[in-house]
Amino acid sequence: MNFKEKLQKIVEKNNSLLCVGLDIDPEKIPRFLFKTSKTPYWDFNKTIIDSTSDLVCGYKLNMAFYEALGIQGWELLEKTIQYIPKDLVIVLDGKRNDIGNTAEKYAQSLFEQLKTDAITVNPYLGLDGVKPFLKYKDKCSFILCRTSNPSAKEFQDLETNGKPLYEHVALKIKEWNKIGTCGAVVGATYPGELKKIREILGEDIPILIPGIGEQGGDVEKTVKNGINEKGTIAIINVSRNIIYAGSDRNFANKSKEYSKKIVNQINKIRR
Ligand code: OMP
Repeated sequence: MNFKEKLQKIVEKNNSLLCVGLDIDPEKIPRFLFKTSKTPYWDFNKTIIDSTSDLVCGYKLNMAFYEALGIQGWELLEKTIQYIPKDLVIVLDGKRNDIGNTAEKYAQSLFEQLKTDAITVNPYLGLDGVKPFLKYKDKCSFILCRTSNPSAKEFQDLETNGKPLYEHVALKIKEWNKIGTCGAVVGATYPGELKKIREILGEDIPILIPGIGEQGGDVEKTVKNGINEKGTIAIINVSRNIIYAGSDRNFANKSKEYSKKIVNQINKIRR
């Protein structure tokens, strides 16, 4: 089963485009876990997964949060990936890229060692820095197209040949999608750009959309502009607002309730 088939299947089964971002942060996880557990980070991830896995299409793990914990972070990353139910999609967000032979090693690390379904990739080096990721035929590489941050416009909106750079990137993503392994990353904080990019990409290329919640992205506009005709192949990521919804012993319930709320908001517009 390739990535898109896996995504469609779980979107149908859980009736959800929501992806929860497991961006584990020692400053933000409930304090009591440090007193009651020898493995607070693992307990946190496991509890969040147990309470949300029937409400989501997948999980995104931003590697920065794990790498910042040193060797225990890498072990936590592996253990969390192994624990996530197999029918859900996993996105490893490392925004990797480099010259070809180095990118080859990144691809091996992410797809073969860590066995993720999907990754995020930076297109700044052009095709030879992206190609090593795209050859994994059952996987998906979400290529940064128009990011959610305030400074995104500094480079991504620069006009060249009559179009902003992000439109050129969207056109390249379409061209590079030869064996169906490309996706795009577009921030929910820029709904106009999201609409334009969905038009360029067409019906078949998945878009990973972060920026709802803490960054202020609008759910309604995100869904309207980001989904395809069938109301699928968009993955809407929320990290902080879901996983840190609560800070007491009841934190998992708060995450569950918040996830349900977002899924309902998304589904009202999808229908
Ligand atoms: P919250 O703002 O806490 O929901 O987290 C957003 C997550 O999406 C973080 O892991 C970011 O690194 C990631 N992200 C963005 O916020 N903006 C982007 O343009 C791209 C990403 C990403 O590639 O996932």
